[in-house]
Formats: sequence, C-alpha cells, structure tokens
Amino acid sequence: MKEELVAALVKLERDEVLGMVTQRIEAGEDPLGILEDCRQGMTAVGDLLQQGDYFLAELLLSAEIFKGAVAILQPHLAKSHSSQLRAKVVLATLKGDIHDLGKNILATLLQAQGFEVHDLGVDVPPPLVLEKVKEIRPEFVGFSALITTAFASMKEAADLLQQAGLRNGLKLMIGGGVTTPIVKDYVGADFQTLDAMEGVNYCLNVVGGR
Ligand code: B12
Repeated sequence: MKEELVAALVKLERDEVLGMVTQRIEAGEDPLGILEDCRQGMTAVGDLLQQGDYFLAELLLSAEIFKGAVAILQPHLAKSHSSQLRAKVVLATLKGDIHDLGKNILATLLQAQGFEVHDLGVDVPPPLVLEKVKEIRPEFVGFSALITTAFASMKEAADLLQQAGLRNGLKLMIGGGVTTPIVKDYVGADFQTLDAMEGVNYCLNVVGGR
C-alpha cells in the first residue's frame, strides 16, 4: 500500500492518490503514517526535478495533489488530545522561500496538542519575526526551510531576536527538507528535525508538566 501511494504521487495520479488516502484512513490507519508516505512521494518528485525529468509544472501539480491528501487527513490529524492551552508558537517560512506544506502540517499538529499557533506565512522578512515575537511573546519560534537560500534569513532572524534580548526563555526550532544539525548550529537554533511530530514532541517535552 505504502509503495503504491508513493508511486501514484510520483506519477502525479491525483484520483489514485486521493482514493488510496481515503481508503487507508477509512480502514483506521494512523494519519501520520499516511502523511509520511505522501512526504516521501514529494521527495521523489523533487529528485526527478533535480535530474531534469520533471519541471516546475509537475512540481506545482504534485503540490496540489499533496494539499488534497492533507485536506482528507486534516480532520484526523487535528483531533485534539488536549483542550488545555500549553504555550504560544510563532511559525514562519522566511524571506526567499515560499514552501509551506510542511509548516502548515506542523501548525495543525501543534494546535491539536493545545498550542496557540501564530503563522506568519511565507517569504517573511526577518524584522517582521522580531516585531511579532515582541508583540506575541511566544515560548517557541519555528522556522521552516525548503531552499538553502533561506538559511541566511533564518540566521538573520535568530540574530535579531538575540540582539533584542528575546532569546532567553524562547526555544527556536527549525525544520523542513533541507535543514540539518549543521544548519541548526549555523542559525543558533535549539532544535532541528525533518519530522513535524518530533517538533511537537520537543515542544511538549519543554513545557513538561504544564
Ligand atoms: C512542493 C514543492 C514546491 C512547491 C511548493 C508548494 C508549497 N505551497 O509549499 C512549488 C512548486 C511552489 C515549489 C517551488 C520552488 N521549488 Co520546490 N519543491 C517542492 C518539493 C517537491 C516538495 C516539498 C514539500 O512540500 N515536501 C513535503 C513536506 C510535507 O515536507 P517538509 O517540508 O520537509 O516538511 C516535513 C518536515 O520537514 C517537518 N517540518 C517542515 N518545516 C518544519 C518546521 C519546523 C519548525 C519543524 C519542527 C518541522 C518542520 O514537517 C513536515 C512533516 O513532517 C521539494 C522536493 C523535496 N525534496 O523536498 C522541492 C524543492 C524544495 N524545491 C526546490 C526548488 C529549487 C524550487 C524553486 C526554486 C523552483 C523554481 N525553479 O522556481 C521554487 C522556489 C521558490 C521559492 N522562492 O521558494 C528545491 C530546493 C533545492 C535547494 N537545495 O534549495 C527542491 C528540494 C527540489 C529539488 N530537489 O531541487 N516547490
């Protein structure tokens, strides 16, 4: 089933992908497992782009199919395990980067766990992050990056927060396909992951018994 879903997404077979997602969720499968298969399909689409077999049109189509799959999974991902407000999280995809599928999934999963999410959107200028952190006073800030040119924006935003004396008591996490532990150190973040649920668990661990 897993391989079939990945393959259908790579072949950009919209109806097949959405049909399989619906079938698997109706059979009671964990929505996170289905989501991970879709993410792997997207990674494979990216590889085909890099090899020159796919172009931007295919990339756009794959993103639309992925969004359709997430729309089916969303109500199941969003089933709240907690009505308690745990902490505030500011999320953004920074300047130079417009990818937001992963960030949106993280937002849904955080909300399902009782976090108050302030999503600043995509292509966000670093000074806006500073302004919003001053205003919202979150416990967590999360940056999502899918292209390497966004690393400099992430560092700039982290430095602005540091210079303003706002890094104490604030946990900075980064994630998204191109991030690595090396990027985490470059940015000066506290946590890095390629898995949204790991990010949620990190936040839950930090807030602990709250
Ligand atoms: C879909 C896609 C697009 C869509 C984006 C649609 C959208 N609304 O997001 C469109 C078609 C618009 C697009 C455009 C471009 N893209 Co594009 N795209 C992709 C693709 C195929 C999939 C990315 C994706 O959404 N994956 C699925 C999500 C769910 O995975 P994810 O983001 O990793 O998120 C998971 C985790 O990482 C985590 N997570 C994500 N963020 C965060 C944040 C935190 C804090 C935490 C805790 C967790 C977390 O949660 C998610 C679930 O677990 C990738 C290929 C790849 N290998 O990733 C290329 C890719 C990212 N794109 C690429 C490129 C080059 C481009 C373009 C420049 C193409 C062009 N020539 O115009 C433009 C970029 C424009 C810009 N300035 O941003 C390159 C980047 C290369 C690089 N090294 O920088 C890639 C890697 C393709 C490739 N192999 O060349 N793209």
